[in-house]
Amino acid sequence: MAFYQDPPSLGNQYDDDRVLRSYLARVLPREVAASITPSLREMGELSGGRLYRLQLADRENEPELTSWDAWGKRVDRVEVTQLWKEAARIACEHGVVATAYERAHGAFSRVHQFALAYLFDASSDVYTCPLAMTDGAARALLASDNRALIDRAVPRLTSRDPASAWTSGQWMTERTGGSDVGRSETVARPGPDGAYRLYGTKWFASAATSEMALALARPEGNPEGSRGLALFYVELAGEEGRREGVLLNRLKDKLGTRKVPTAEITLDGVLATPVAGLTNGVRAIAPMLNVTRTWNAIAAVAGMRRGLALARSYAQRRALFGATLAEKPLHMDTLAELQAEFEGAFHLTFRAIELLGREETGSLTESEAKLLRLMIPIAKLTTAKQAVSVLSEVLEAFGGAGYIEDTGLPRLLRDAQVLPIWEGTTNVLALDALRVILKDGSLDILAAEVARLLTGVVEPKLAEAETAASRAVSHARAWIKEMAATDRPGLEAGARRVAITLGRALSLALLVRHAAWAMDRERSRAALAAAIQFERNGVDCIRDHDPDTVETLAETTRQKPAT
Ligand code: MFK
Repeated sequence: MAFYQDPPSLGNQYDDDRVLRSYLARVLPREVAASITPSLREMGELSGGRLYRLQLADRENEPELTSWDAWGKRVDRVEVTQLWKEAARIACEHGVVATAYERAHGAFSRVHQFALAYLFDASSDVYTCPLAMTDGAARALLASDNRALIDRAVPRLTSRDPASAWTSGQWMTERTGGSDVGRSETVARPGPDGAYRLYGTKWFASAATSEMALALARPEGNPEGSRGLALFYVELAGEEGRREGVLLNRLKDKLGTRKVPTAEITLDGVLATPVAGLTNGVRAIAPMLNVTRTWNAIAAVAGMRRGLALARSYAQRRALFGATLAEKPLHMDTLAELQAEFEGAFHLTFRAIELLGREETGSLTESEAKLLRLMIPIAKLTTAKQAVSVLSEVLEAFGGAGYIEDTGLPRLLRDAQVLPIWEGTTNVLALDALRVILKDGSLDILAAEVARLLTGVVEPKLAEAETAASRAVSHARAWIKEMAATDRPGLEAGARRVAITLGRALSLALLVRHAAWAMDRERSRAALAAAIQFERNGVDCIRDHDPDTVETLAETTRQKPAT
C-alpha cells in the first residue's frame, strides 16, 4: 500500500480556541458573553469550514484589472476573486465592522468586533485590509465632526446590508514615500464653484474597489511639509461617471496579499471634499491610523493562530521515526515557543482593543488615553515581527510540505511579511513610540500598568516571569533617561529594541495576570505554561549602544559601488 499523508484539518475556530474563550470569560460580563457567543461560534464555524474550503479552492485566482472596454473606452474595472466576494458578504452580514459602531455592548463592542475579525481574518485572504480601512475611515470621519460627511458615509461604512454597504480606501502613500507623508505631491485645486479637485499620483492605493477614500493632498498655495496637507473625502460610488478623475494605472505585483487589489492611481481632477479644514491632514487622519494599526495587530495574531492550528493538527497526523510529531520532544518544544509568542501577542492586542472601546465610549481616563496612544504602535510593531518569525517556523514544522503552494501554507508567511511594512514600518513606529514617550510621560503610565497587572499574583511558578517583566520596563526607563541626556543618536538607534522590549514586557505582564486568573477560575495551567515559556523566549532586547561598531558598518553601507 502506497503511503499518503493526511492533510491538516480545522474544526470550529471558536470552539477550538482556548485562548480566545478563556480571555473572553475573564473580561466580559456574563450577560455580554452569553449574548455574543453565538455570533462568534458561527464565525468560527465558517472560518474553519466553508470559508476555509473556499479559500483553498480559490488559491490560484487573483484580482484582474480591465483598463479598456472593447470599444476603446477607459473603464478601469477591477474584478476580485470568488473568495473576496463571499468574504465581503460574510463580513458585512456578520457585522465585522458594524458591531463596533452599533455598540450593543458599549465599550465591549470593540472586543466583540475584533474577536469576529480575528476569527474571520485567517480564512479571508486579507479581506480584512478593506475592512480595516472602512473601520478607520468611519472613525476618522466621526472624529472630524463634519456632520454632512458623517451623515453621508458612516451609515454606509457601518452597514450590514451588502447591497448598500461601502468600503473605504486610504490614499496616503506616494512615490516620495510611505513613511514621510509630509512630502506628498498631490495638490488640491479649488474650481470657480469652490469645489476641490485632486491632481497627483498615489503609489499604494489600498483596495481599489472601494466606494470612497480618504486622501491626503496639499491645497494649492499651502506650505510644504505635513502641516500643509489636508484630509479629503473622495466619493467613487456615483451612478454615472464612476471613478471620474481617477485612473487605475496598474495593480501592484506583490510578494503576498495577492487577493488585495492594491493599485497605483492617478488623480486627474477627482472631486474631493475637505474633511476637517485645509491644513493638518495628518492630524485629521491619525484616528484612522490608530484603528488600522490595531487591525494590523489582530491580523498578526490571527495569522499566528491559524498557522499553529494547522501545525498542531499536522503534528497529530504525521508519524516519523516511530511516533507522531506530537510525541516528539523537540517538535513539541518548538511549537511551545511559538504558542507562547501567539498568546503574548493575543493579550497585548486585545488589551489595546479594550482601551480603544473605552476611548470611543468616553470612559477612558487621561492616563489610559496616553497608554493607548503608546500601546498601539508598540502592539503593531511587536506582533507584526512575531507573526513573520512564528509563521516562518510554522512552515518549517511541515517540512517540505510547508514550502509547496497547493498546501495553502506558503501564503501564511507571504501575507505575514506585509504586517511589519504597511501601516508604518517597525522603525517608523518605534520612532513614533519614542516621540510619544519623550513628550508625555506615557512610559511611566505603561510601567504603572505593568505593576498593576502583577500586583496580587502569588503563584510561585510565575515569580520569574513577574521579575522579568518589571525588570525589562525598569531597564527601558533607565536606558531612555540616560540616552536622552547623553546620546541622542544612540537613543534613536536603540528605538526599535526599546519598543520591542516594552511590547514583550507588557505582553508578559498580561500573560501573568491571565495565568493567575485561569488557574484560579478555570483550574487550567495552560496560560501559566504560556507565561513561563514567553519569559524563556526572552523579554529584554535592549543593549548598550556601540557607536564604533555601527559607524564602521555604516561606512560599508555608504561606500560607492565599484565601477
Ligand atoms: C489587516 C491589515 C490591515 C492593514 C491594511 C493596510 C493597508 C494600507 C496600505 C497603506 O496605505 S500603508 C500607508 C500607511 N502609512 C503610514 O502608516 C504612515 C507612516 N508614517 C507615520 O506614521 C509618520 O510617523 C507620520 C506620517 C504620522 C508622520 O507625520 P508628520 O506630520 O511628519 O508627524 P507629526 O508631526 O508627528 O504628526 C502630525 C500630527 O499628527 C501631530 O499632531 P499635532 O498636529 O496636534 O501636533 C501628531 O501628534 C499627530 N499624530 C501622528 N501620528 C499619530 C498622531 N496622533 C494620534 N495618533 C497617531 N498615531
